[in-house]
Amino acid sequence: MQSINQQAQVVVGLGKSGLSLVRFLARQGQTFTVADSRAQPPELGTLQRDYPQIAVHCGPLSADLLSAAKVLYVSPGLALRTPALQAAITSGVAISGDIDLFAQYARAPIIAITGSNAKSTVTTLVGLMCTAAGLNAAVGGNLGVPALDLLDDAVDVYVMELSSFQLETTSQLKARVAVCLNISEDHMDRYDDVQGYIAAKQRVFNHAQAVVINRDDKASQPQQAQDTVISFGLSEPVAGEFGLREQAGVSYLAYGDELLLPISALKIRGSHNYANALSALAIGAAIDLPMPAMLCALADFTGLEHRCQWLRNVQGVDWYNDSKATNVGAALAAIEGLGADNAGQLVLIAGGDGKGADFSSLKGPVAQYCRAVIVLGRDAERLAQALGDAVAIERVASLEDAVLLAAQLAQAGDSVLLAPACASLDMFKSFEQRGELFAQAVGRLL
Ligand code: UMA
Ligand code: ADP
Repeated sequence: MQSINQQAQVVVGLGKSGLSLVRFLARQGQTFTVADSRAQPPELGTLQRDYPQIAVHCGPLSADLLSAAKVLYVSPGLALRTPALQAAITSGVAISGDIDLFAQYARAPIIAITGSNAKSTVTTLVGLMCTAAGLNAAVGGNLGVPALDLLDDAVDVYVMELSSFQLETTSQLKARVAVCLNISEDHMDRYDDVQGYIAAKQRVFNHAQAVVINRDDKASQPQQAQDTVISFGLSEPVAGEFGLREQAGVSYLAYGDELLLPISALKIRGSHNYANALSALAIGAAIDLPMPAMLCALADFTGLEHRCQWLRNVQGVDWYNDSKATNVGAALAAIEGLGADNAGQLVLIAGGDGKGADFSSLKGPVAQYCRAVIVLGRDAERLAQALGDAVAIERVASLEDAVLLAAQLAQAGDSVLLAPACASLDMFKSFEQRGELFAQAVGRLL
């Protein structure tokens, strides 16, 4: 039997976040227990090897164990409505998470970046801008290295990508700069409605010293008035705002009246990426990064893998990997961005685990820009139904078949776009694996 004292703190979940919590709490010399609802959580082997003395409970979560605790550090993959967590919350147990602890122990300013899409792109870009300005920037969170593993007194600034799941368990964040880049429906299998999802995202603004807002996206903006606000958007900026400005037929990234960089100098394309560039500039400006360093980093940035990534041209057809388009908003940005730039039409490959999303907003842009849509995965039929008669729909059983069929359907001047609007987990280990297999299949085309 464990004593109540040993159970006072429980790390719930033993994936990457759980393991980072274990390392952190163990370094602090604290006593705690670990629980995970899976029989074989991913980091069980590491825990047993490195911390054999720490008690771990695998399998269905015990409401009794969790309710006897003082505080639970809950991993982002676990919904707070999980019955054993609900029982603990009802018994008055405090809920926290890795970001909460990170925020309490970080000595350098935190830039907190959330939103439905573009988080990884903007987080990476802001990190590069900080580095170009000579700062020792630690970049991670939902992207890459878990937050607690980044803690280091030598860091000048933390650039953190935060998910709605992480923000749900966070109440101690006091970001130097907070931003919610945009909102479109996502993770509807986890929230009762879109309002619940937005409320989780809004927690990024709690106690922030400065906020950056997207003036084109009301739902992403803080609901409470904030002291220091810098806005970005695709419209012409007034003084103190970032936006796009035309001069002599050339479109520029601009700050108020000041022309900063022609958009043709960017290596990332599409209007969604211009918004991303502007948001990164606004975030950098909020911590007084020098403009020349920011613009250098911006002009050098080639974008991240699996995000509207150009792969190759085969017989006059361009192939794009946007495997990270795991929700409808991201797929829409790719279809509209590439569709508007493309002389020919798009052949879209989509489908997977739709996470309960409503696909109907894809119908108009698909009708406008696509020659055909090839659907696959768990929600293929639901997606096909939502697209209706907008365009020719083809059904395939594998990504390999989708690539072969797309090669037959596309004509010279067209582009083939993998933008699934769905998570990958019904058929693949991750969006990265889906994107890599797609790129390999495209690489084999003659
Ligand atoms: N799980 C259980 N039982 C448990 C605990 C978890 O079944 O007791 C399942 C969850 O339902 C989930 C999976 O395990 O499907 C992973 O959950 P986790 O909380 O253990 O995940 P970690 O390995 O800690 O990874 C998390 C983030 N994952 C999620 O939020 C699902 C990672 O983001 C993040 O990089 C990592 O922490 C470090 O901070 C990934 C992600 O997909 C990239 N994030 C979502 C997204 O970007 O859309 C939010
Ligand atoms: P996140 O970390 O929020 O998932 P990423 O930078 O990884 O963001 O991009 C995720 C997906 O969103 C990719 O498919 C990408 O092409 C698309 N995307 C990038 N920027 C935007 C934007 N501003 N609006 C909508 N979609 C975007």
